[in-house]
Amino acid sequence: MGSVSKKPPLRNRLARLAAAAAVGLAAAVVAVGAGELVAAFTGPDSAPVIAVGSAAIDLTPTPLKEYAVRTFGTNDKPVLLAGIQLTMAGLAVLAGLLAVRRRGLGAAVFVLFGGLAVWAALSRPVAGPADALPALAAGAVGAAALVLLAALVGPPRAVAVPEDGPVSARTEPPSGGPPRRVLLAATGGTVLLGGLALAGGRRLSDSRYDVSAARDAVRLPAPAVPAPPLPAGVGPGTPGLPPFVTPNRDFYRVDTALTLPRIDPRRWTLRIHGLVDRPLLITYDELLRYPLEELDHTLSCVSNEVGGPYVGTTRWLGVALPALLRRAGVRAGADQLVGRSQDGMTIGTPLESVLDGRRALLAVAMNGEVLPVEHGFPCRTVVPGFYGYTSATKWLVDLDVTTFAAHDPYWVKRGWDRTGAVRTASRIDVPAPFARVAAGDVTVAGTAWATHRGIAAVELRVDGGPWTQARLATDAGPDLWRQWSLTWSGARPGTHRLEVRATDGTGAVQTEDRASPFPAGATGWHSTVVTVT
Ligand SMILES: Nc1nc2c(c(=O)[nH]1)N[C@H]1C(S)=C(S)[C@@H](COP(=O)(O)O)O[C@H]1N2
Ligand SMILES: [Mo]
Repeated sequence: MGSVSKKPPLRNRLARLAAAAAVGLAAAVVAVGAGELVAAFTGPDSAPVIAVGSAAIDLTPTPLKEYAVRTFGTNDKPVLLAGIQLTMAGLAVLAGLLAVRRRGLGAAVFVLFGGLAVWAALSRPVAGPADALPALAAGAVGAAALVLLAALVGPPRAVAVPEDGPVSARTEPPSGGPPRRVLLAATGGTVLLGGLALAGGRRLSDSRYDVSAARDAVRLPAPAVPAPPLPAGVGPGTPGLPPFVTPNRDFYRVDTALTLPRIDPRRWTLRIHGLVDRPLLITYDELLRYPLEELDHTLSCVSNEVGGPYVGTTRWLGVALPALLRRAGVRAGADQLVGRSQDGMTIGTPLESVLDGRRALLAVAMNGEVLPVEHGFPCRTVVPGFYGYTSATKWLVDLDVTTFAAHDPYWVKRGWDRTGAVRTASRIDVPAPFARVAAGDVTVAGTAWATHRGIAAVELRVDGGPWTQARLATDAGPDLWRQWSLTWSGARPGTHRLEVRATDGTGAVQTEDRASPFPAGATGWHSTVVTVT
């Protein structure tokens, strides 16, 4: 009699599954490598993983984004990228498993993901047609590599087992299909090639888009309007209290940029246009020839939770924005100033506020240093009194004098308050939350800000008792935060709750009502729990 066809033994099937998964992953590596290599010429934002990530950032519903910022803080971007890479790895394994059965089906996964990446790259606000190329290359190279490698895995092996034959007949794999070492070599070679393309593409991109030399070459003119020296005693100097002026390297960073815009100042221009009589186009050299002014100012983020860290104080240097707008001739009817960044972010500020006499700047430096790339080099806006999302466009390239009716900027489209005035906030920095302190006299200190209104008073209470006035450090002006301290005398052993509230320069006491950052900034009193021993 003949023989019955049996499924291959488990080891063989597992080996096939593993080979299929490895083939899928290898194809993904070479696809990503191809994408990076092409992106070295079309720009880092067009690299498929970055493009998909950027699109994901823009599409993420606000509550989810808030959750991500709360949970991962400034690590939200690495977490997002890791998530995308994991998803891609999963899809690659799936593609490999499909491809060993039906090549076309496996290749389709790459074509689909490539198509998604093309769409993502083209959906970027400043994308041109060339931005589709890295994803096209990635999809095509990935699909081709998958088809070629999957062929080496060969068809499923049906092992012929003679009906009453000896068991040993099963252990001999049937011939047909290339030997295993060919598959191994091809898969390993593909991964190596992909890795080389990836590393080479990144290096090429880094050198092509490096602006550090151009940035180092910038010579800042001396300010025509220097800031007065900070008064003595702006910080009580309590150990554990942040410095009054935040060093640049410690300044918080919040933006949607997965790759930092790297702008060569020699090619940078700022366009001021819209409802103006005389549109302006300003080069970087021209900008530096305007009288430069220094401004000490506290910038904060609307996403900062009560007691949170997204706030910092710096000495900005820049060109007076109101004077420049007047030079352009603002027309009647305009009520919004929209800044647009090189990466397509739009940020809208009430025009009336920009022109009401406050010290708004086109900033080129912070703390005596040319703007760091992550803080907006070569130029950003600063408008005291507003959260960053309505006032502080980094990598600024365009200022549109327009109306609120005509234009919803990026965050307003996503439901955030269109004004974005900074709410009164106060924070207990010392003792740190859950600190253990010795009984007796305990120093409590912190920071409070109500940018452009200033801080008139800070009060503290322990375990819901009466409010006590804190000692305010010297006032450096309404655009700056104010530090405070007080001695909590007779602290008894046990667990205690400290609460703080501030009064702004208009006399309004900070509200106790808890609000989340969305849509107009967090409110509520900061409290910490300390253990007295
Ligand atoms: N181009 C651009 N500018 C931007 C943003 C951004 O995402 N892109 N984020 C804004 C927000 S929400 C804040 S709080 C400030 C933060 O500035 P910093 O990162 O220099 O602290 O930048 C603002 N300017
Ligand atoms: Mo922000």
